[in-house]
Amino acid sequence: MSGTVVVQVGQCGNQLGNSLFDRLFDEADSSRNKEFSSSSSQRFFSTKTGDGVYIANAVLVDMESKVISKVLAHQRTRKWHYNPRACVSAKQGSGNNWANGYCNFGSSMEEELVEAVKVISDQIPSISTVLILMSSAGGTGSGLGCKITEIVRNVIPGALVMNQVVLPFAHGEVAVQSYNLVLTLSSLYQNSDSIILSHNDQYQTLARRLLPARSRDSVSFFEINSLMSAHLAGVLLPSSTVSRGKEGEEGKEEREEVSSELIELDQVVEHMVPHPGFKLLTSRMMPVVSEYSRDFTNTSWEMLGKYSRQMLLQNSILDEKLIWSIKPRSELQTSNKNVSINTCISNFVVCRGTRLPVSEVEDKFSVPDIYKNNKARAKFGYSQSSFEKLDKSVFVLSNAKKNGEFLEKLIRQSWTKFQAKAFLYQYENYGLDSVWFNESFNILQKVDQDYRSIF
Ligand SMILES: Nc1nc2c(ncn2[C@@H]2O[C@H](COP(=O)(O)OP(=O)(O)OP(=O)(O)O)[C@@H](O)[C@H]2O)c(=O)[nH]1
Ligand SMILES: [Mg+2]
Repeated sequence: MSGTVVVQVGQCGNQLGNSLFDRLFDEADSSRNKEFSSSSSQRFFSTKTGDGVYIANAVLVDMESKVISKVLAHQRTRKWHYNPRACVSAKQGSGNNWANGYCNFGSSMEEELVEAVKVISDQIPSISTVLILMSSAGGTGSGLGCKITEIVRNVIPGALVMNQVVLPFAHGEVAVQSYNLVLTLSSLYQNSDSIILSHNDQYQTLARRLLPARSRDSVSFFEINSLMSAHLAGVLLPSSTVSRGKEGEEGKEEREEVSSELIELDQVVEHMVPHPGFKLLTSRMMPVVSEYSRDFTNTSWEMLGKYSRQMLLQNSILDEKLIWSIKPRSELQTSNKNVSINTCISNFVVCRGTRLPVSEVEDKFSVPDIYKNNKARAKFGYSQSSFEKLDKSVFVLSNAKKNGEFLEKLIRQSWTKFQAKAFLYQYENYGLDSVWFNESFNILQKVDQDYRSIF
């Protein structure tokens, strides 16, 4: 079993990471399945301290110390802790400026960052993956997050790198957020192995649906992070392959052998990104229910498979307003076979709960005509340990055409600003010139074209 190092960068990265570790720990701690508990804690936590507290495999980075201090203060009540020697902060944030994070702090803080990563990585005998959590609109998460992606490549050379990138609300909190996003994605496209995108707008809508009517206007980051971390944890927590075969000596009765093998996270990354031109991933989960209705949720694997695939084909993370006439071509009954679906490159589908394996879910994601070139590319993981006390749940990590859909608008908006030279001086102050911008636009334009070229 290999471990994963998580790097939480900036306000968003640290708040989301805190929510993620709470969830990973709770799932491991509350499971009745000993094997699951032990492989979960081995993946994300290091040895217990004398008083039974687990230490998260986490590096915390933020150029203003406020959020990290809050996170550390909060942990006193918990059964898991962060390692304070793996925290890096400075006096002032990056002021929503990617160049300040990447060029300025990326250079002045480099030694401290390398040391903090080593504090964690030196304790883990074998590291399969590094997960970097960051927003793309602020300056620290986006700029320094990109720099850290390069640093971990050197410090932990054998590990595959996943970046979880939170995309800003479309109504625009930060005037230069489109620049920061262009610079972030183009940099990660060169240095990361996979980029998991989480749109704040989509998760806000999902969170709103789960809240009681009186609280719907006040969705907080706490609720959004709780949903994002659930979507992520369902994919990251241990799951195994299950294969069945007939075994039996000649002359004796044959019996069915079920063999299973733990799936390491680097295998997931390799499966999800078969080509370096396609690195954009999204995650979905079914069912998504509030904690109040969890005890009353009764679903079948058939329903979970059907809904989660439909959400994917329509590019939604919500299980409502689904249009069932959007189907794989082979399942269409009409002569008009031109229904446009969200064609997939690869999926990793994880089923958590009782009675496994579940062909009802496998059948849905093994249909060749939902995949590029009609070659099914689904990997299935199973765990008998239920998630969030749900009897059954399905998680789908997807690399699909519409993951790149937001790029066209992003490139158009930021290009218009760039041509008008709006705010460019802020970036030039840190040595990021128009050549750098032009290269970043070129990289993203290529990604946009590649995703559009999928039929
Ligand atoms: N989902 C989620 N998004 C967040 C959270 N905190 C901030 N954001 C989003 O992150 C973006 C702002 O980036 P921050 O992470 O606050 O910035 P930072 O990395 O600390 O960078 P500086 O403050 O510029 O040093 C905006 O798009 C916010 O909507 C959070 O806890 N959860
Ligand atoms: Mg900040």
